[in-house]
Amino acid sequence: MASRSKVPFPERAARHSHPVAKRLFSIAEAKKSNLVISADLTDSKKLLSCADDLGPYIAVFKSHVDLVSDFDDSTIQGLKDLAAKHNFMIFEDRKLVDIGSTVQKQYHGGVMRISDWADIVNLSVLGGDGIVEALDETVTSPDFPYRDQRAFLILAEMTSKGSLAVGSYTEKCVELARKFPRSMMGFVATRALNEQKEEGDAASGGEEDFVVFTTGINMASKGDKLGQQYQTPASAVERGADFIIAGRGIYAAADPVEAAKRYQAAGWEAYVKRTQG
Ligand code: 6AU
Repeated sequence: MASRSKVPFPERAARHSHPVAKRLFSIAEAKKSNLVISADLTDSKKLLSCADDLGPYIAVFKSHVDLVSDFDDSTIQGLKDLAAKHNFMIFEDRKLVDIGSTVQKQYHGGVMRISDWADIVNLSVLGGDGIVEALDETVTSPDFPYRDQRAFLILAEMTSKGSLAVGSYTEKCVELARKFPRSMMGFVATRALNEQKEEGDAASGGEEDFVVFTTGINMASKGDKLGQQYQTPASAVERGADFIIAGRGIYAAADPVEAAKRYQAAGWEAYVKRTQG
């Protein structure tokens, strides 16, 4: 396969070994959107209104449900219904980071029941291989009720100033993703990390095609007062982002629907340029 960033989503969907990646690329193509809204909202009503209003323009809805003060079963059901209504996937930005045994319980069960409703969840490999092994074990177990419907993104770089997720740490993330292709679909990173290996080199014995989600996207600001650093949709996609994650640039805009349409158009235009260029 040519450098993956040049390959259009339908082809990547057809060739990808992971069902969640296939679905994700297919949704993006159908909606002409590689936009992920980061809905850092603090109550269920706001969260669900955001999902309903912006649903037509996004491929993925990203939540931080621990911010939602009245989070309960109706929040979950509401999100699931809206995901079906608008054809988007749900990404819980949980950043799991503990030892293997603990993250298994945080992911599958617990107060948030993340595995019941989030198609995609991210994690940090600060603790080494154990977290990845543990989550892989959970989602590939014959008893897991959502087999082939769940995937993870490894947080390989961070957008905040002074981030320590660089160099050998980031390389370790790539190594672990290669080792667990049945559960690790890709990365949250500021650029493509998977251009080193091509056809036939992946641990799975097949092609390697990690999906790259890039956050820190804002068309009007360079950053915030707390260390967040932004780039535009075009620059992120040029650097290898497949999906762009934007939060305040959209939901805090005067007209969030208009902003979502603009970010969707900018992200998609950059993707088309990259794959056709
Ligand atoms: O667009 P913003 O700045 O309003 O929101 C950015 C969102 C927040 C962060 O928790 C998240 O993206 N994020 C992440 C993720 C997605 O894992 C990683 C990172 O390095 N930087 C970052 O901002 O919900």
